[in-house]
Amino acid sequence: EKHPLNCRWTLWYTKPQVDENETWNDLLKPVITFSSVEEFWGIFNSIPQPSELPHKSDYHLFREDIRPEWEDVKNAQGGKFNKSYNHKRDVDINKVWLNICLALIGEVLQDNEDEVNGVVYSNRKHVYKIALWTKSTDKKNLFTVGEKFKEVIDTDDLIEFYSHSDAYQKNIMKPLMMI
Ligand code: M7G
Repeated sequence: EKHPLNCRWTLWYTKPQVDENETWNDLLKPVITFSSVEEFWGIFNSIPQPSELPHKSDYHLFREDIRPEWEDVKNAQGGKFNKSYNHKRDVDINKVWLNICLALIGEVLQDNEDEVNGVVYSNRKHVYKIALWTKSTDKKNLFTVGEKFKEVIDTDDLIEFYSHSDAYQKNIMKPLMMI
């Protein structure tokens, strides 16, 4: 018997850009959608771990009705908490990713229903990045989400929150808040 989740979730993959004609939309593809705890484990046990992904690739785990893009109406008014880990740092990134995914689908990252839209893992040249995407920039909601995010990824470091509108409209990466 399967244990249903609160909603359906879709895992997406962004493959690395190999030639510059490839657009964001050519690279970002849904992998699979699931709705139970058992399906989650089946999927996670059969795909590459974050540390095995090539540079410039991402995993995105989002509610089924939300594309992992700034442009989606459910993301447009929100933003993301960011945590980066230098590759040289001694961190078990696979464990961090698993923990944040479990917290996400277990709906323990928020007080307000659906404040959290999804999580992203990015492997970049010198860093692993974990981002938690929210629906709004409501400071009160963000405070709760940020605290829980830090608890789940087990860090006391300062975490920055960026609003998507700042990131893509102005190309200025100034955090809206730090927690
Ligand atoms: P990133 O992965 O957020 O940053 O975006 P990073 O590579 O510096 O870690 C890299 C590039 O991917 C951006 O400059 C955009 O061209 C594209 N891109 C990323 N995101 C999240 C989006 C998005 O939501 N929508 C669109 N249209 N392009 C995006």
